[in-house]
Amino acid sequence: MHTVGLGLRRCRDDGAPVFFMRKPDFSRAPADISICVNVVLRFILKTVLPCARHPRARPFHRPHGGPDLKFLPLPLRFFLPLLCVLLLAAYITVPIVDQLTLRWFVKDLDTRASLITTTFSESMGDTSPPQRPAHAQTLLDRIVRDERVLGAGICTSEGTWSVRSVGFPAAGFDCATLAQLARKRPPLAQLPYGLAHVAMLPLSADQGGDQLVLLHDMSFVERRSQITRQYLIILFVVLGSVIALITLIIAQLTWRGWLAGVQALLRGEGLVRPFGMGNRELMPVVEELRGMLRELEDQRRVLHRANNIWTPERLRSLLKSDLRGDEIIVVSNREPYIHERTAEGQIKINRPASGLVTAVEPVMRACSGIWIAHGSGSADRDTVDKLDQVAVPPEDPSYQLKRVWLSEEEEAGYYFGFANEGLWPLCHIAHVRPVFRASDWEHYRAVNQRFADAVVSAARTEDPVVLVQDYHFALVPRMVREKLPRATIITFWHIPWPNSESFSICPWRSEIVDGLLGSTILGFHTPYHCKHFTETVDHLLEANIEQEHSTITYGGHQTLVKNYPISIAWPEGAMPPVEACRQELRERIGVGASHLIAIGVDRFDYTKGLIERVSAVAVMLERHPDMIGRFSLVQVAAPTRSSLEEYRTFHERMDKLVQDVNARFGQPGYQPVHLFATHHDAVTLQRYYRAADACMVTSLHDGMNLVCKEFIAARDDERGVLLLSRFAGAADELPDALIINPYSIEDTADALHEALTMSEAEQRDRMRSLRSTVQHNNVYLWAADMLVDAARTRLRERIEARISANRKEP
Ligand code: ADQ
Repeated sequence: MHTVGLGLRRCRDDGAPVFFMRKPDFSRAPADISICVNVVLRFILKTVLPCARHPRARPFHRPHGGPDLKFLPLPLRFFLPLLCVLLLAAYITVPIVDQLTLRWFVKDLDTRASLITTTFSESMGDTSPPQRPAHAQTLLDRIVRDERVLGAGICTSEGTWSVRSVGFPAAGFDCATLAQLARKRPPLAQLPYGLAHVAMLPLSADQGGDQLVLLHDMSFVERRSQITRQYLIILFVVLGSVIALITLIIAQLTWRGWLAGVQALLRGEGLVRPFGMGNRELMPVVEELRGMLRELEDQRRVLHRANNIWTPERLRSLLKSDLRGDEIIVVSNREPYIHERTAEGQIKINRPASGLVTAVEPVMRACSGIWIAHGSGSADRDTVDKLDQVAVPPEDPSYQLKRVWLSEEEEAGYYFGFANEGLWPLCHIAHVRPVFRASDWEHYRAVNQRFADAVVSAARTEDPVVLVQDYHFALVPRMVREKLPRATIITFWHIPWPNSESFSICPWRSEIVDGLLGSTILGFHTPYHCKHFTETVDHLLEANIEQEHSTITYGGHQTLVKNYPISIAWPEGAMPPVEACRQELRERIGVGASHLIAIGVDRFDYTKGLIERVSAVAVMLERHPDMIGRFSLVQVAAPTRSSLEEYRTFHERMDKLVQDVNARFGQPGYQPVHLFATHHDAVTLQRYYRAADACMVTSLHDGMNLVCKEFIAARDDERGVLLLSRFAGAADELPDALIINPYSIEDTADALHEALTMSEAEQRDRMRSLRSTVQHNNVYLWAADMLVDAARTRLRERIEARISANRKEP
């Protein structure tokens, strides 16, 4: 005979159980049911669970500590618990059903026996069986013709047999025993060939008289209840299998839907509408996923910052991996290469003195793409193609420079007027009153629209990455966003952002802030500038500011406002020998080899603290007369915005001051201040940096200041001291410089003296630390930080677009 069998054949190498299962024999139920339950329980406790403890199995422990069924194949995870529950239900139900049916059959047989007794009594009439034994015998034999009646007999009042049917099955039983069995509940007796129902009923109203004994065959009851059990068990098994199958299918499909949904969310694309679930079911994980993505990106950024030094190659590979080679468009006022026609009719290429160009140009070399800028050179029109484009850098073209042409009137209003007489002094606390003219603003707006249109026409895709540079284009982000809603617009504000009260004097403050909030990312140099901008938004607009995530949501669009400290490209290749540089510069100013020199390199701008610098030199010489004849400041100042009155006046004041100081402390063959108010090429500037004993950066207010970083990068000899204004953004990053307050002329003078007399060991220690910072935080890291954030934002926007598309689906 078969027995129920379910067991473990072996544990696989990975800990998964391999089962065998034998067909259950229902004929043995209910015994088989209990066997079945036992087998299943033992199977789980002794075989499957040990498999989970297999060295290579990875059982998952839920937070509350209970073991999970993760180590089982998915179908079994549903089937096994269900099987257990169903077997338990069968184990409890089948005996109850058995009892019930038995009780009903016993009751039926009791009634039947009583009917037969009544009929027998009536057939006997007034006589008792002992009086007419032959008649009684005939009647009894007729009764047992019924196949269910096994035997019938008459017991006398003395407890002896009077008459019995032929082949009475319980010949060995005496009347007293049968009477006892008949009183039992249920009244059953085990006979050699099966179970029998025993009934013993009086033939007359006289209870002490003869009694009819009837033995009914119970095997049919047993057969029927066996059939009932079989059907019940089949029903349970079928029901269980159907439930398990349906659950499994739904679980599989739901799981696949979730998986596809979550995977698509993580990829930010191809979000499949998960099977049978509305968006509400996905919503709880969306926030979690967003959080996870943020965390991942933060970790990634930490890795980006921690790992090695950023190089153009690394930036290129980041563009490929994170932005999938997306299109990059830069917009700035100043072009990186200016074609000028010389007096001899030749075309020469100039590199402008601009911190923006210094920083962004190496990034563009690495990224390729298009740079849109104002074509300001006299030969610019002669060098572009019909799309107004020219490939640059001239020596090794790697990106396109697209020029936008401006009329003199436009340039006067937009650039000199609103940008440089309005926004520049507004954003720098340099005590020069900003000038706001409505006509300048109109030009500013119109020129911004021209550049925004140039971006839109240059874009080959619907979602380019647009890098908008500086305060000349505050309105461009919004204007581009209107035409290219899916563009990723990174705006970088290269100058400081004033506090909200100062900014509020601008008549078009709201328009400017609104324009900037068209950006996807708005970058400043320092957290301080970010804070000022956020406060300005708070005062001016109804926007939702999320300090925790540094985001501002305005008009349904979110802008990330973050600080990205700008830097320079770390120089590659060998530099000219320091001795040669020192000699060259000293020969230029006509002094000896031991002469001490401080260098200053700036655009000729009133924010750079040039007056304060020269005044500090005078005070230093006054306080340390031994330095007279031994020390000079070499100030290289590139003329800038010379058409503006404020700049012309400043130039004159500076010239006058330099003359005064030189007159006061100068000697034959010695000038304490040398002012070279001309543009110098980058190679010459590097030689000057290497030749100097100190570098003076005395900005009254500055976004970052790249000159100090250039000086540090040029000093691979680990000599030279940097004096750095605390009002330059770089002061946060470079605490090993001598940090000064340029408004305190005396303190600056003392710091200059300290720099000139600093020991070589201290110079080396400070310079080593400064170099490591600038080498690490180079301009490629600056760009990488923004592009990683842009990639993350693009990813999030894709996810949100998919979710809202999903939400709109019926
Ligand atoms: P700038 O105000 O232009 O930049 P800065 O960062 O110091 O100031 O950069 C000046 C650049 O011009 C340097 O690369 C320097 O070498 C070059 N330069 C200066 N004088 C020169 C000369 N005579 N000849 C040739 N080149 C000369 C603005 C903000 C800064 C911010 C940068 C970058 O005002 O705070 O650091 O953008 O974001």
